[in-house]
Amino acid sequence: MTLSLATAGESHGPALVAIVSGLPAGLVLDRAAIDADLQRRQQGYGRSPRQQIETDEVEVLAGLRHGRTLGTPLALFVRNRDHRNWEWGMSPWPPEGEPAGKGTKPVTLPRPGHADLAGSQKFGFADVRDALERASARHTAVIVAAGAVAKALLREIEVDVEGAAHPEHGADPDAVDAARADRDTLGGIVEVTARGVPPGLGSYVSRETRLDARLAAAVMGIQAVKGVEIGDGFALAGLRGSEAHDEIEPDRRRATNRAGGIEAGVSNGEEVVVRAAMKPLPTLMRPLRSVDLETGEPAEALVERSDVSAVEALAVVAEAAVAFELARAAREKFGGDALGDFVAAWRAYLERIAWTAR
Ligand code: EPS
Repeated sequence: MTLSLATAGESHGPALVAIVSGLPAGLVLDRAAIDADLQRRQQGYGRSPRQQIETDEVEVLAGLRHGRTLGTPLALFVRNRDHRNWEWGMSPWPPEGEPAGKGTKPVTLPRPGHADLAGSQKFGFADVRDALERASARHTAVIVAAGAVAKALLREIEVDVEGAAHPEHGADPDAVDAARADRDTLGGIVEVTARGVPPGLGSYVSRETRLDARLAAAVMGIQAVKGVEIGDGFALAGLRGSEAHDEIEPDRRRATNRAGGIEAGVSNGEEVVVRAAMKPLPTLMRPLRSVDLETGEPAEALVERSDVSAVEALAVVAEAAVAFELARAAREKFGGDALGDFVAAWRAYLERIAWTAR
């Protein structure tokens, strides 16, 4: 038994969709809790005026009855309210009537750092919008919705996941104001901590089974992330072995947690700690050098509404991505078609290893 996630949706299209398969039946979902995470993702200092247009709310199209999962694929849906301004420009079918609203003119000025150029080359698009729409981090709204569902499942086995911007590298309001004044953008670092993860999730050797490899891929899979570390990560490279490893106490807990809760690809019962580095966002109000794809002449890159910083949003998205991956590893280990079977398998396992969740 495993969990899977498939998504669809363009930034200014009608909606974003996620299908989560592999949930047990009988899990109670709280609409307000999912919407609260969607709202957290929209906050944070430095977001674009787009966030005043959107009020993200989840709709459920399948897999749920009276607030309980049916053990069938769960279809989540988040509307793009901004689509009303792009009805002609982002119409899924050939648009009717005269061009009106946004997105009516082809974009030919790729932004360095966005999907614009590579995406247009890859798919053979003349209008860069055909590439940038799907690549947009708007997509992360449904990752957060799916993550909220994963967190509900994890709570049943007493696992709690929380993401936060790094206190020193999280794009504070003064830095955002200064960057905005300079018509520039900022990146930053976020940290996700998962408490209560039992020992034994994941496995050794292969990148499909190692928990560290899977978490790294899940977090690296989020827009604008350029680096991921587990525990003390890169800093461990500069230490001696005697300083780097976490000594084992008689109760099998660790004296320290430099490994970030994972050894040899397997969780060890300590907090799982994942950090991600976000690059500065690529849409600059003072554009970088580019080329006009229509004329081949040097040109300045596309300038359009964008965020100055989305680091606080990334903290919420990374939390969702880590939660989903941990839930997936837990589904593999504990299985069960009904929620009760899943929880019973978890309890029996904790008993076998004589482990109490802290
Ligand atoms: C994004 C560009 C901006 C961001 C967007 C991500 O979109 P817009 O051009 O519509 O202002 O606001 O993020 C979101 C819409 C969101 O909900 O997070 C990009 O190019 O990646």
